[in-house]
Amino acid sequence: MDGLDSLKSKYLESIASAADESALEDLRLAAVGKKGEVSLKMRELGKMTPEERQVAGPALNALKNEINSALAAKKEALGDAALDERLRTEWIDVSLTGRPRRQGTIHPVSQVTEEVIAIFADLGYSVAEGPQIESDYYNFDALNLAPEHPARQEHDTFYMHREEGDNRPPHVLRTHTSPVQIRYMEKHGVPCRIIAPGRVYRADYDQTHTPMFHQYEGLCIDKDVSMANLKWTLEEFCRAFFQVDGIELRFRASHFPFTEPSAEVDIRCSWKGGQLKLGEGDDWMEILGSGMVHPKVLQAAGVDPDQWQGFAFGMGIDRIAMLKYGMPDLRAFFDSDLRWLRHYGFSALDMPTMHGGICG
Ligand code: 2U9
Repeated sequence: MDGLDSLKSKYLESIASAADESALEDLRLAAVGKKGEVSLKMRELGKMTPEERQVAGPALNALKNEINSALAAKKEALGDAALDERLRTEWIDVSLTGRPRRQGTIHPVSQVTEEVIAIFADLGYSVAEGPQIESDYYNFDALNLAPEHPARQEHDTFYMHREEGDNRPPHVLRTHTSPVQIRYMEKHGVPCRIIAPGRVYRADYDQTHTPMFHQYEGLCIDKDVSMANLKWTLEEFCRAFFQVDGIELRFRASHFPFTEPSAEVDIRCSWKGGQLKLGEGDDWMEILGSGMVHPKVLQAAGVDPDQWQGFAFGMGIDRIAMLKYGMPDLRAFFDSDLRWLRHYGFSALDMPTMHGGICG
């Protein structure tokens, strides 16, 4: 058969100089693929005389085998070269010491929550937690909020969606952590000293309000607990939290459905040069609400109000974080902006304590 020698030298040379696996595949198709030159020549065998076929057949098979072997050898060589190149470029020095990775920070809300918990732990309080989706009974009724109370309105409270005909009691995103304390008293009884920190939800959004914010409430129930104990507890907390010895609090009569009597609490401060200073000056700034737990609330929690009494208070965690650490806009707390988090975030090693607020 004519031309087999030139076909052989053409393909063996091209295979030897193929630059990569895709050039090699093109050559395979052109030579021994279905429509390749060697394959087309094999089809001609049918038209030959038996004598011609006896010579051409083995010659074509030998050529095909030689080309396939050359292809396989070159493929292996190219693979080895690619591996050598990767080993040359993609190496690591395993003897190097570890490089510190960029570290995350503790969010101010988490930091302040831990500080609050540490301060109250030293005063004998434990932490209570509960669901963020609450029945309207635990969120409102048990806390003596009348059915017509404005806080129950849809524009203040997020109600969970209910299908038509669903007669189950309405559920809400809790608007305060007070239900946690009702549940606690139901389960563990009294006396008790607890704080309930956590997320709460109200339909409000501006520079000082976000639809989700954090608060903590405190509850102290015993046989002989008075407003005087409340005042001492809050002063002690403020002194430890703000790390100012001369803290002064002012109690203003107020009204909450869940406490009677009720008081809003202001802290003495000054605004010299636009900078807030606590414990000095002639200004007062409201920081929390408080009061003696309403007898109806105790009753709802299964506690006999003729035998037990106590105080409760509530504070915005985000708000006291803003005051302590000078953060101007509440909305930035929840933007997940890494620059803000790196600026205001805390090291994981800052340990909150009663005496130092935070050490280190
Ligand atoms: C029970 C009984 C009474 C908790 C209280 C306040 C007053 C209060 C606000 C402060 C800022 C909420 O985060 S805030 O908007 N809270 O003014 N909270 S007394 O009273 C309770 C709690 C639980 C069983």
